[in-house]
Amino acid sequence: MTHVHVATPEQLGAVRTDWALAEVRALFALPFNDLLFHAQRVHRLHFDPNRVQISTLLSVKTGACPEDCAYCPQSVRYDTGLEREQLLAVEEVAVAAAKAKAAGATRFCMGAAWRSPKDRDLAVIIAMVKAVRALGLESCATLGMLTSEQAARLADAGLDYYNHNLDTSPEYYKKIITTRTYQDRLDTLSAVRDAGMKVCCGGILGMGEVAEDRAALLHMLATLPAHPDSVPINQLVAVAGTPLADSAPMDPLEFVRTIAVARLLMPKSHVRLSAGRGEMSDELQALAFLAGANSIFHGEKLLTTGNPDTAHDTELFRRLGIEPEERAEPVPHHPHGTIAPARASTLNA
Ligand code: SAM
Ligand code: DTB
Ligand code: SF4
Repeated sequence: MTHVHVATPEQLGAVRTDWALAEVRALFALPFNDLLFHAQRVHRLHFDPNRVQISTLLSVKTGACPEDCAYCPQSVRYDTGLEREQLLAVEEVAVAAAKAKAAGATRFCMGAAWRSPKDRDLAVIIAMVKAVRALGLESCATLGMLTSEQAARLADAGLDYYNHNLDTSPEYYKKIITTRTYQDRLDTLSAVRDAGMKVCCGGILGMGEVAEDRAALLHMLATLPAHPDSVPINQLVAVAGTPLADSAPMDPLEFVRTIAVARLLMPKSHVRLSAGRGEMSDELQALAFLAGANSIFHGEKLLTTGNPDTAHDTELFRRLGIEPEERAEPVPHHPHGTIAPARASTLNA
């Protein structure tokens, strides 16, 4: 039998991509207080514990998606009452991005309900990316599967991040999506990485998976050739009409536990407390930040579902003494030279 090395608390904090699944399971098995203590300790090695990165989402093409992701209100296969929308005009996106920046966002994420983008659509997306970057915001897009050529086009246009999630464990995945494989997702992630863009990759909890699936998802993420720069941990937003509409709510402490293990496995990545905050108490969100979450989606809407009121987030940050993280570096592709770090005008009011 091969000997399994399990990291001791003293060894935690190093960036490793050779985690054994047994080590991930061992972290999940820690008493809650020990786990949170280790996670907070590691968090402080690489991050200011009182700063949280702010991203804002916009659905630039909504609904009528041919894929069958069981959680998704945008799949054409489920009747969720969603109004479909064509690709937005670049100017509409620029207006929304300016508003997001004024509300404190440093990153603007554009989502499209596509299996993969068509090359002619990519030209419009590229114009959107340029408009977002011209405002001094980081750009992110999530458009479905990409070929290497498409990834290279987006990278050349200056797209900073590409979001593409593994969603769940390889085993549970087959119960959630049948129209594309886990390997398809890994291939898109390789294309994005090889093109030199930053990778945003995470998953969804609360889809009826078991603890072993959550361990396997985090193990997959933490053993990619490089850790994703950004790791969104979504809690399922159960939408009427989707196959997962009646999923039992997830144990909130198990949600926090998963954030803490993500923090320990990927010490330098931003871990985003992503979809599902609208259903979470302030206390649960505070625990998630203590566990090492250091990014949120801010804004009244995610893609098609709700998010906490911006005033509520401002008040939560004030009560916790959290300030928005400023941008780490200026945009190298910006045509007009250096850009001042984005200042949060409402969140740190
Ligand atoms: N169509 C593209 C794709 O799937 O790659 C991009 C947009 S898709 C909506 C982006 C991600 O949103 C999904 O991978 C999934 O992780 C997340 N998501 C979608 N619906 C969700 C829901 N109801 N609750 C939580 N997360 C959800
Ligand atoms: C991610 O991991 N979560 C975001 C973003 N990446 C694109 C999307 C959440 C969507 C929640 C359901 C909706 O609003 O449609
Ligand atoms: Fe389409 Fe993305 Fe929704 Fe899946 S998650 S149905 S690919 S929009």
